[in-house]
Amino acid sequence: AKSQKPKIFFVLGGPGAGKGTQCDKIVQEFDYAHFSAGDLLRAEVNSGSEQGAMIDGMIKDGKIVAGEITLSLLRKAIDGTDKKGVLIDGFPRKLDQAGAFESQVSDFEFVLFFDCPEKTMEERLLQRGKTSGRVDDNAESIRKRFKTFVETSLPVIEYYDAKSKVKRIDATQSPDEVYKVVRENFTVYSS
Ligand code: UP5
Ligand code: MG
Repeated sequence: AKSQKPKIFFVLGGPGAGKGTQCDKIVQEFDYAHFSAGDLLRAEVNSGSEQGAMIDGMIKDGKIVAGEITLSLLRKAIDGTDKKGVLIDGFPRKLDQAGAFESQVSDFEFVLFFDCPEKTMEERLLQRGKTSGRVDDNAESIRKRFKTFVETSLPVIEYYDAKSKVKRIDATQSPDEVYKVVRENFTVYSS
């Protein structure tokens, strides 16, 4: 049984901004749980479930999977952890998903937003695509992912920014340099 509800942190940023890389570093230092919505969806694809093929197609097209699906995967993951902090990586990607999470699952502490120009993100993703095996790490899918990010996901950042809930991080430096800034946002919780 859980002693208390975990603190929730949203980790957002464009495709290839470094969300997963920085979350890995955070969990090493702070002993939090890290749930990547994209990883949970890819696991669903690999499970061969009924909705797996549909999800795979959406990911390849850079489209956002129905919020109820992602939300239920995340809820299950959060319910199963006894860590005191949880990083939600790559979700919410749409305004209604943000509202649904807040009303149905939990409130959150802040949004960590990795700010990175498309040129840099594209270079990183094309490089990773040589070995990642991800269906969306190709030039055409990357273009679609950027379009969805700008049109649909950036408004989530703007919405929370207007409520002063966003910590904006320059994501263009090396992973270690970026992490120096990232970690400062979490030390306050570990005292
Ligand atoms: N790299 C990282 N940081 C670097 C740095 N500072 N300097 C140089 N290189 C750096 O990094 C990407 C690559 O860059 C890696 O090779 C890394 O080594 C290097 P990574 O940390 O993986 O970046 P990340 O932001 O996590 O990139 P990712 O590709 O995972 O982001 P996306 O947001 O595109 O992918 P995600 O897995 O979140 O979603 C995939 C798809 O799932 C979505 O397009 C969508 O179709 C679907 N989805 C939903 O429908 N709903 C959801 O809620 C979530 C996903
Ligand atoms: Mg990722």
